[in-house]
Order: sequence, then structure tokens, then C-alpha cells
Amino acid sequence: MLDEIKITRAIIDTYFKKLIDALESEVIIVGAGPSGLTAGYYLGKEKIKTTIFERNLRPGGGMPGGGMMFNQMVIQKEAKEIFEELEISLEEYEANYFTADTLEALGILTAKCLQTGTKIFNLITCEDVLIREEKICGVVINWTSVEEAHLHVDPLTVRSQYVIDASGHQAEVVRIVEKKIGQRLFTPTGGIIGEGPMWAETGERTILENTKEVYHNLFVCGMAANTVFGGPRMGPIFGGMFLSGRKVAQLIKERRKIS
Ligand code: 48H
Repeated sequence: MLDEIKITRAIIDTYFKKLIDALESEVIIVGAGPSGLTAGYYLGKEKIKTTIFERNLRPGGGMPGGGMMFNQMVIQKEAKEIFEELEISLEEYEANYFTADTLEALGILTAKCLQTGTKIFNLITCEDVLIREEKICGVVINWTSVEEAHLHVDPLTVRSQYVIDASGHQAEVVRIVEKKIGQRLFTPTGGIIGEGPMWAETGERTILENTKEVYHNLFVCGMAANTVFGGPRMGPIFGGMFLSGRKVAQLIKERRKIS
């Protein structure tokens, strides 16, 4: 006998347990695109308590869309070992050009990220940050549906030692911080410099250089890193996103050792 009320209770009970446990994390990641999911995977692997908030119904960000809706992605040799570790199938197209099915990559990366213990909350948007003594120490969240319906509903707050902005082209978290604190980011101008025009080779290099701390305890990875520090976009080559996610996880791991 299946009872509808038991089904409902099981969902509510287990969801709220998960949410209450996520009120305090070591790391909060905003955005479950390729860079955020990769960061979540590597942090989780280190047993660093990590929570990802994703605005959309599904994780993956720009991954399933591939290039112009053709659901294939290209990665370069530097990112190959990450795909091999995750066991995502790769085909060598030409020297240094490997292709993967974006849906396979998205499915496996999401599953492996969750299996490390990192939690992902979809349908939740980060709309503000928590700052104490000039340090980022959490984010303010609300249902995406509240944002979309323009409802006047106050948000809730979750705390963490570190926040990663993995929100893609818009660099939404850093933008919020810039608005709140003024031109005091760790960029050459103190503000968000903005993304440059398409240049795959340079974009993939600078994304790694730009994956770093942008304000006290706030790190940026993925496309957001080039938006904040002024690197070019790179089109549908995704190796840099995976490498950037791994790098930000490494940076936080090292930071924990010294603090
Ligand atoms: C909660 C949010 C919020 C918010 C955004 O865009 P993404 O895929 O980001 P990356 O950096 O991991 O990957 C970038 C890649 O997909 C891409 O766009 C490339 C390579 N472009 C090159 C080019 O030339 O165009 O994912 C970001 C995720 C999305 O799922 C958003 O829904 C989510 O972040 N998000 N979630 N609160 N405020 N803002």
C-alpha cells in the first residue's frame, strides 16, 4: 500500500533536514555550471562541507547547450585528466581537441559532485551577501520563482567561511558585492572590469589566472573570473571551466591550512 501522505512527509522531512544542515557550510558556491560543479566535486572529495545554490531547475549552466545548441563540447589536453578521473567519455578529434557529449558530461559531473557529499539546491537564487568585518561570510537566498514573479517576499540567510562566485558571464555575486562596498574589489580598478570579445586561446589561459580571491573570503571561478578581471570569452571550449573549478577548490584547501 502506497500512501500519498507518507510520500509527502518523506519529501518534506528529508528536504528540510538537508536544508537545515546546509545553514552553515565551509564553502558556498553560487551556480551549478561546469566550474561550480567541478569545484563542488573537488571540495567534497576533500571532505570540505560545501553547498551549491543554483537558480535554475536543472544544474549544468551552459553545458547542455554546447555550441549554438549542438550538444557537443570541446576540451583541450590540459583538462583531459579531469574527464578521465570523472570517467566522462572523450573522443580525440584532432591533436589537442577532444570532444564530449554535453549531456553525459553534465549527468556524470552532477552525480559525482553529489556523491562526494556536496549538496546542490536547485531553484534557489542568491540575491545578496553577508559581510562582517569586511569579510564575506554567507549569502542571502530566495526561491527563483519569487524573483521571477516579482513577489515581495523576504529572503533567508545561510552562512559559510568562503563563498565562490561560479555564476557565469554575469558574475552576479561579485556584482552584488561591488554594489554594496564600492570599488574595493581585488581587481586593478577595484571594480568589475568586464568580459572581452571572443578569443579562445587567451580566454582559456586567463580564466585560470583570474580564478582567485576577489574580496576577503570571496573567490571567483569559471566565466565569472574573466568577467571580473577582464579576460576574453572563449566560446564553447569547456576545459578552462573544469580546470578553473579544480583550481578554486585547491586555493580554498590551501587557505584553510593557513587560517
Ligand atoms: C544562483 C545563479 C545565480 C544566482 C547565476 O554560466 P555557467 O555555465 O557558468 P560557468 O562559468 O561554470 O561556465 C561557463 C560556460 O557555461 C559558458 O558560458 C562559456 C564557456 N561561455 C563562453 C562564451 O564565449 O560564451 O553556469 C552558471 C550557473 C547557471 O546555472 C546559473 O543559473 C547560475 O550559475 N546562477 N544561481 N543564484 N544569483 N546567477
